[in-house]
This record gives sequence, C-alpha cells and structure tokens, in this order.
Amino acid sequence: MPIGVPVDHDSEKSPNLAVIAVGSNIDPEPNIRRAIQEMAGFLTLLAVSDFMTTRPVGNTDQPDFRNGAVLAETALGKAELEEKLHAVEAKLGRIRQQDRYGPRTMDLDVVWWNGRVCHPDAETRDFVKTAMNQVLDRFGVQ
Ligand code: PH2
Ligand code: MG
Ligand code: MG
Repeated sequence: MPIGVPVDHDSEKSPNLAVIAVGSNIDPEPNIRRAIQEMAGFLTLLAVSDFMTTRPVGNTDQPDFRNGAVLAETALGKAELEEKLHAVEAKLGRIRQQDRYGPRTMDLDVVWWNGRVCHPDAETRDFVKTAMNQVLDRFGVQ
C-alpha cells in the first residue's frame, strides 16, 4: 500500500450486506432459533424481521410455513455465503426431495445483495418482500 493512501477500515472489515430469507414448516420455531444462532457464528446480524405464518406456496398439501428474514454484514462473497447457508440447512436436518416446493426444516435464501434484489422470491412472494423491507427499514438502508 503506497504511503498516503487512506485506508477505508469500514469497507475492509465487512464489505458485503445481505438479506437472507428464512423459511421453515417442520418444527419452525426451534429450527428458526437454531438457524439464527448458527448464522450468527459466521455473520454479523444487523436486523431480524418479525416472523409470520404463511400458507404454503406451490404444493398446498403441507403445513403452513413461518417466514422472515435477517440483514447481515459479511466479508464472505455471495457464493461462499450460500455454501455456508446450505451447510446450516443440512445441519438442521434438511432433506432435499424431488419436490422443490415440499416441506423443509430450513430454507435460507440470499434475496438481496449489496443494494440489489437477487432472488425471484423477493419479487413474487409478498411475505419475502415484506420481511426484506422490514430488516432494511429497521437498519436504515433504503
Ligand atoms: N418455500 C417454498 C415453497 N413454498 N411457501 C411458503 N409459505 N413459504 C416458503 O418459504 C415456501 C413456500 C420453497 O422455496
Ligand atoms: Mg426458497
Ligand atoms: Mg433455498
């Protein structure tokens, strides 16, 4: 680093902001608590939304979901973050089935990344949009 170039410590620390949508319809309350605890192990959580009970989208022959979102700061890149989120889903007993819309212990989707919506659910599912806007509002982004 050349002498005289100012260092932006803030952006060096944790350059990325992400909104992660959280959904579960198998033992949702304990699974959501555990997922948030696990994520706090590798992310800085800035805001957590309210969680709401939602009717299943897609395959309607399954229990209602609990859905919400968190806003987090991270030095991880998006792909690395998604790998870690998959590991949390696996740890919480998620079994990937043929039915992409079937019941799940935990679904963690990055829906907003550094100021941009990056997942179709944030546009098509009102409960994702609402939770995303809530954490962004709560932290004063937008
Ligand atoms: N996730 C799905 C399929 N259907 N329905 C609700 N209410 N909430 C979800 O998170 C959800 C769903 C697969 O992504
Ligand atoms: Mg999903
Ligand atoms: Mg997913």
